[in-house]
This record gives sequence, structure tokens and C-alpha cells, in this order.
Amino acid sequence: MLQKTVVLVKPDGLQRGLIGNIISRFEKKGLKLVGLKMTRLTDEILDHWYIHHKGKSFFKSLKDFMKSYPIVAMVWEGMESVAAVRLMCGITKGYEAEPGSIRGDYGLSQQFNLIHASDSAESAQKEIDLLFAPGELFEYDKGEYLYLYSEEERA
Ligand code: FUP
Repeated sequence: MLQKTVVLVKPDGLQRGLIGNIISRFEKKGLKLVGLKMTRLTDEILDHWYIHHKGKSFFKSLKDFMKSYPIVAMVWEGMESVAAVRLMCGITKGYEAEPGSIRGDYGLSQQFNLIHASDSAESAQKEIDLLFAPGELFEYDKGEYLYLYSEEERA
């Protein structure tokens, strides 16, 4: 099933000059970029974004980190993209993440783990609503789809 998923390059990814590399990985995978912006996260957004972590010991430091510098937010579309993009990111802790994944290749931290990716289609929709206005997502044909997916998969 074609899905949309949200990716953030976190403040550490911006500082470490990894934005281009991260975008390039998703492009080469065949994902379609349907939204892209640089922004600065606020307490209001983060309270909703990380609602499942509210009250935990690391909540404040996580929010402070996420607000420390701008982030780059993207929406990528593709077949089962939520799960596919999570695999490309690697598991949460950089020091445990698989080599070949973004976190596995570039980080060693649990909090400074470079990237966020939606964990379900429902989270993706919630995150799109928090960061993107309707006119900021784009629908367009990508010629590459002819060579990326079979006819049945495209239907
Ligand atoms: P993930 O889905 O891999 O982004 O990870 P989680 O939803 O479990 O955690 C969200 C963010 O909280 C992680 F990116 C890192 C941060 N975190 C901490 O800073 N400390 C912790 O103990 C756990 C998570």
C-alpha cells in the first residue's frame, strides 16, 4: 500500500551536515518527496509530538534538544513507506543501530540520534497535521514509478 511518512532531520543532523546525505538515501530508495521545509520546533508542537513520553525523566531534555536548532521536515511517499523508512533509520540508540542504517552509520547517542521517522500511518497523519499546511504537500506523477513498481503495485 502506498503510504506517506514523516521524517525530521534533527538539530544534530543539521549541525553535522547530514541533511543532503539523508535526503539522498531516501531518493535513491525510490521514495517520492511530497513535502519539505526547514522550521524550528516549539513547545506546543513537541508536547503533541512526544505526548507518549510526557512525564518521563528525559522529556524536558528531549524537548530542549529538539528546539535547540532548526530541523528539516519531510514527507516521503512510497510502498509501505512507514516501515521501510524506519528500517533505513535504524533503531533508536545509535550505539546499537545496525551498520548501513542512518543511525547505525553516523551516531552513537540515544538522544542525538539524527533523525525521526513516523512509527505508524496514524502517527504520520498526526505529524503531517502538526507541521504542514494542506498546500504544502504536493501531488505529482513520478516517471520513475514505471520502473520502481509493477503494474499491480501501482494500481
Ligand atoms: P524512535 O521511535 O526510535 O524515535 O524512539 P522513541 O519514540 O522511543 O523516542 C523518541 C526520542 O526520545 C528518541 F529519538 C530519543 C529520545 N529518548 C531519549 O532522549 N531518552 C530516552 O531514554 C529515550 C528516548
